[in-house]
Amino acid sequence: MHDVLWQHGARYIIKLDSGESSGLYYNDGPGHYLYLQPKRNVANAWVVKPGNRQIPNHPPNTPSPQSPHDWYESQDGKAPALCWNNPGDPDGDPLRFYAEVYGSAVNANSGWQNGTCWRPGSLDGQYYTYQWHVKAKDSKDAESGWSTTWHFSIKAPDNPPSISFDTANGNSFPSGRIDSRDRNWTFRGTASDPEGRLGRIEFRCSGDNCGYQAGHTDGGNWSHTQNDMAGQNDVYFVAHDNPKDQQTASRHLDLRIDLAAPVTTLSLNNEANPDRWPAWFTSAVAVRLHADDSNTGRARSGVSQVRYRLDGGAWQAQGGSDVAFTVSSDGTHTVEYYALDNVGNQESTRSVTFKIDQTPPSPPGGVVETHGVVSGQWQKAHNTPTFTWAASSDAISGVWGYQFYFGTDPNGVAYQTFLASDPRQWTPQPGGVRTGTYYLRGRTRDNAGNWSNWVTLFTFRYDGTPPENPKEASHAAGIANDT
Ligand SMILES: [Ca+2]
Ligand SMILES: [Ca+2]
Ligand SMILES: [Ca+2]
Ligand SMILES: [Ca+2]
Repeated sequence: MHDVLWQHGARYIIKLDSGESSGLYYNDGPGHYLYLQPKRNVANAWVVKPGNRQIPNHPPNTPSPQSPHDWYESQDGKAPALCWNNPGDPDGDPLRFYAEVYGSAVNANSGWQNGTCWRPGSLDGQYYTYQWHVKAKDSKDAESGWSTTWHFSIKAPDNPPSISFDTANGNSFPSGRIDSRDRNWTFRGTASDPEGRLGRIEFRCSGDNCGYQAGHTDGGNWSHTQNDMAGQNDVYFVAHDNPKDQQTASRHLDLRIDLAAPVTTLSLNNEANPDRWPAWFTSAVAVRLHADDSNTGRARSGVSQVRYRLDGGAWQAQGGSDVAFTVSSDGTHTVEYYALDNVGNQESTRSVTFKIDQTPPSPPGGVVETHGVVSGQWQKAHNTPTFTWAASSDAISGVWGYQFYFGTDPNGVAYQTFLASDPRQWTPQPGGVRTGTYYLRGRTRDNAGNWSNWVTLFTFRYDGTPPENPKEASHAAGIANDT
C-alpha cells in the first residue's frame, strides 16, 4: 500500500511493520536517505518526500570566446570589450561567468558576472599583448572548464598628422581666394604629428593650369614652389604620417591667375565701326569707351578702370568699364585709351583720330561780269553775261565747291555746281537773255559738307527793247538813251 501511495505522489508516508526488523526511513534532504534495516524487504516504517528524489547536477557547458577575434589589435590605446557566448547548462541552470586576462605583463579579471562581455579597462594605456579565457558557473556552483585562450594587443594610439596652409607668396588669403597675375608661387605652412612621425607633404592642385613644381620642402615648416601657373586652380596640401599613412588635408586656396588684359572699344556718336565714320564730323562728337576684361581659363578679375586722354593732354582715369565725353571743337582730334583689370593687366594703348569741321566756308565773292557790265545797272550792250568769282576760303576742311543760281527769282537756289578745282567762270545762258532783271546767287560748300548761306552776288539787267522816241523816250526802267 505504501509503495502505491508513494508512487502516486503521496507526500509523506509512515508505515509500521510488525516484522522482526521494524525500521524507519526518512529523508533528510535532497538526494539523501537514511535507510534502516536495509535487508528487510518490507520496511517497518518510512518517511518519503516525493520529488526529492536525488537528481544529479551537471556543470555548465564551456563557453567560447567570440570577440574581438583572436590576436586583435586595439589602435586607440584602450582595451577592447571581450565577449563570449552563453554555452548553456545541461540542467538549464542560469549561468554566471568569469573572464580573466592572465599570464600577461598586466592581468585582470571580471569577477563572476551575469553578462557575456567584459572590458578590462584597467589595461587602458598599457601597450602589451594579452591572453584571456573565460569559464561559467551554474546556480549550484558547478563550474565549467576554461575556454580556449584568445589573444589581443593594445597598441599605442597613432593619431593623424595636422597641417596648416599659411601663405601663398606671403599672402595669408583670409578669404580663401587670391586674384593675381603672378605665375610663380611659393606656398608655406606648418605640419606636425602627435607621435612625431610626420611623413611627406603633398601638393594638390586642380584647375586650368597648375604649372610645374620648382621646389619642395617637407617637414614641420614646409614649403612648395610651383611655377608657370595660370587660370583658376584649387590648391591645398595633404600631410601624411608613418607608418599608417594617415592623411590630413589643409584648407584650400582658390587661386585665380588672370594674365589677360581688357579690351576697350570706342564708338563715335554710337558708331563703333570706323568704316562708317565720316571723314569729317560736322557737329560735336560723343565719344564712348567700353572695356571688357579678358580671361585666362576661368580666371577673369574684371575691369578696374579706363584711362584716356584727348589730343595729347593729361591722362584721365575713370573707375569701372565705361567712359563718355564730348568733343566739340573744330579740328583733328586724337583719343588715346586703354583699360586695366583688377590684377593690373594693362591693355596696349589704342588711338583713334577723327576730324570735326562745323564751320561753314565763306560765301562766294568777288564776282565780276567779264564784259564790264556793272551789277544793278541797266544796259543793252550785253545780253550774254559771263561771271567770274574769287575763291572762297575754309579754314578747316577746305572748300569743296560752289553752287550758283542765275535767274529772275531774287531768292532762287540750286542751279549749277562747280568743284573747287573747276575754272571759276560761268556763262549761265550762252544763248543770251531777254530783257529783264536777273540775279546771280551762290553759296560755297566745304569738304565737311557745311554750306555757306545763299547770297545774291550780282544783279544783271538787260534791256534789248528799242525806244519809241529816239530823243524823248526813255526806257521804262529809267535808262537814258545814248542818243
Ligand atoms: Ca547544472
Ligand atoms: Ca601619427
Ligand atoms: Ca583680365
Ligand atoms: Ca569749314
